[in-house]
Amino acid sequence: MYEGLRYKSYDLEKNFGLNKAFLNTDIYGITGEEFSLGRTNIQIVEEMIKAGIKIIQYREKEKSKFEKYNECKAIRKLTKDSGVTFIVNDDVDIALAVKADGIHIGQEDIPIEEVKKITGNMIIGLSTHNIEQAKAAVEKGADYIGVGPIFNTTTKKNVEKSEGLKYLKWVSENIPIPYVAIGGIKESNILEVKRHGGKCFAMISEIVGSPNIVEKVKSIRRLLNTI
Ligand code: TZP
Ligand code: MG
Repeated sequence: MYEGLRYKSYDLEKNFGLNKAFLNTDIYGITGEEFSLGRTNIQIVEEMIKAGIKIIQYREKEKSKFEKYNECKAIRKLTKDSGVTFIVNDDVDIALAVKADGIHIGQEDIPIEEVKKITGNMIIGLSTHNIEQAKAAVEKGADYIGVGPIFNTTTKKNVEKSEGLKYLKWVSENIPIPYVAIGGIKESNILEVKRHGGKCFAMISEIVGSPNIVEKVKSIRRLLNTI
């Protein structure tokens, strides 16, 4: 009976979109320690929060579970204290352990239906690279999708192929759930992404590789507000 109620309220939340505001924001920050000019993931997250970034994903491919858990624990505290949405990439167990707001998975991870069973009403984001994957993500109940890579990028190893801007435009006109553009997005090309339907922009190297993240974000926001 309690179980039933819990699921009912989850459905209500979904149906009325109460859970959907998390991507009503311009910049989606993602960690990438090797591009961070010697700063740690924690220091980068502190800078992102200072810069007013409202959603942050922890992405770390090189460290042990233990190190990742410890960093996520600290980032959960920082994001909670500042009202920032916290998403963990790949590791469902870590996301659950630190009570992150969400988990982001890829096409090669455990299927989203299974993740949903484990994570309850956590936000689930799924990376997509083409129209079929976007449609499937909606059918399977993803809360948002990643759309990309928009441009070439060397940040991600074995990066997938995508029609980039053309695919983004299609998503912007056809997909009813929130989406975030990703892959090679820079201050120098972000307006092109916006013109192709981009609303929320995920960036790794452009943000974490900037010596002054607060100024970088200000500058990108000035630009985004010009069209
Ligand atoms: N997924 C698709 S492209 C990419 C990820 C994680 C890397 C994005 O990094 P950058 O530095 O913003 O191109
Ligand atoms: Mg992944």
